[in-house]
Amino acid sequence: NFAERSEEQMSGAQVIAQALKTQDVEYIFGIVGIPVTEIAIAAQQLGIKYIGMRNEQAACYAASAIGYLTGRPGVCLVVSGPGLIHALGGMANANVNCWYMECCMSPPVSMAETSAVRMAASVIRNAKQPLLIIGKGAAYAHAEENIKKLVEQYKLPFLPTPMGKGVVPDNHPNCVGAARSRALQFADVIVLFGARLNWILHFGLPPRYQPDVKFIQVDICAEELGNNVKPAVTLLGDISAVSKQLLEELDKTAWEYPPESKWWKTLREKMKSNEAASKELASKKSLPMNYYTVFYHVQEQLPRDCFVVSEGANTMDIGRTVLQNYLPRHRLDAGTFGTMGVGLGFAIAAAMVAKDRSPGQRVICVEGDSAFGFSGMEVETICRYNLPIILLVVNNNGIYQGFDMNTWKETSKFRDPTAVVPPMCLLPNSHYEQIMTAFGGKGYFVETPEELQKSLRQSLADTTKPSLINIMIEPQATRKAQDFHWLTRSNM
Ligand code: TPP
Repeated sequence: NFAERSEEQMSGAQVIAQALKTQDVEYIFGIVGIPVTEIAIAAQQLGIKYIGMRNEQAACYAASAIGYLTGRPGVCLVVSGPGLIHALGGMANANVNCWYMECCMSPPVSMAETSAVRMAASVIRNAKQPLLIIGKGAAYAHAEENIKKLVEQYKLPFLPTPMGKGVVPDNHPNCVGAARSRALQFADVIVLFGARLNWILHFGLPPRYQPDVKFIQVDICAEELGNNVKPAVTLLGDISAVSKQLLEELDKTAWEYPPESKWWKTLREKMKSNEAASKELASKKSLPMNYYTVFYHVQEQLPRDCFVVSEGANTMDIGRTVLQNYLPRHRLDAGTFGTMGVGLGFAIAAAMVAKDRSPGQRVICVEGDSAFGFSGMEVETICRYNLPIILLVVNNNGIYQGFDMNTWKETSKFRDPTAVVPPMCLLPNSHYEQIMTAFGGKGYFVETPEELQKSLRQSLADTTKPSLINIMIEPQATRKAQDFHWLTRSNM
């Protein structure tokens, strides 16, 4: 009868929540309003975690990172109109990063054509100066085991892209990250594992590469094959499965790349001199600190299993060269789009995953002061959910570079209505750590290496609350001298 039937009826919100549960959705990030509040409540009743954020853009960044980190879709819940518009930034960023946000089944595993695998193995065997480039596509495909075997069995040098860091650990002896430009410039055969020839890899073109370099592209996305450069071989398929096919093919002969080759010698020498130059900068005692001093001190205390989230220009670029990743899918940054504002959303997503899957694991989020500003109010979200996040704001008072207080006062002529504020300037000596203390977390303002070491030690020891360390650096600090003029400015 009608009364019985209406008791069985589910609300629209319950239907949506149940559909998400059926798709194994674990996390929803969003901001509620009249049309969607019931969906969040219905999802919570089914055991799905709802994380209320302060801006839909950050919510969408967080949801997209869940897909990459867990292999299951993250969901972003927003109101119609402005809520959806705010989320567009996150959707575009996820799309460009090749991170998918729909609820979907895991795709079937596809393999490359066997003749193409044979040809790729032959090109690799004949290479004089080979290089493997490991991208975030390899991380997404969980290809770490097979790619590590390729590196080790055949003694091949490899270079991770920013988010490909950790697929094979950064401290692996075959990692030539410290000789990146040299490796790209002189390699004669480059195998791309889920790494695209976009701006991050200088579009695969001279002068960063040899004009006749042979690219072997391994990718799951057919549209990426042949982008910008005509590859010698294309291997379309799941990156883990195709790496295994390559292993099996290379295994057919007793071949390895000679570890005493001139190429290895060149790369090792360049790594040594680059590392020495960075260390020298790091050991500088002058104050305010430079980027290298900051990152070397952070690296000393960085837990091996932590997630490293990073954004900024100099902060992210220099930090990437010093801060090591040892595990796949443990680095998240501005990515393919070079998007500022992703950091806090990514850190929140990583912290949720850490909390649920490996309690005790920390998220270290390294932010430029400008980058931090884009989603700074998410510090309240971090404190509300008491997430295991340590935020480091590398503060140079500006975008790329800033002014010290005296120059700022002189330049801006405080209260002078005709004063022009330089576009790259932010307010000098801002106390960003007070944003953290405002919500009950721990804040530190540090100006010396000793203060940095101590505050980081305390933050790592304190497992009860999140912290923010505001690290003052030389406002005009920049990257170490580069060999090529086109490397002197940040890429972004
Ligand atoms: N807006 C977005 C959404 N993304 C961008 N990449 C930019 C603007 C341009 N941009 C590139 S890096 C950057 C900006 C605004 C900030 C760099 O300053 P900061 O985060 O303080 O790092 P620093 O280079 O000073 O270490």
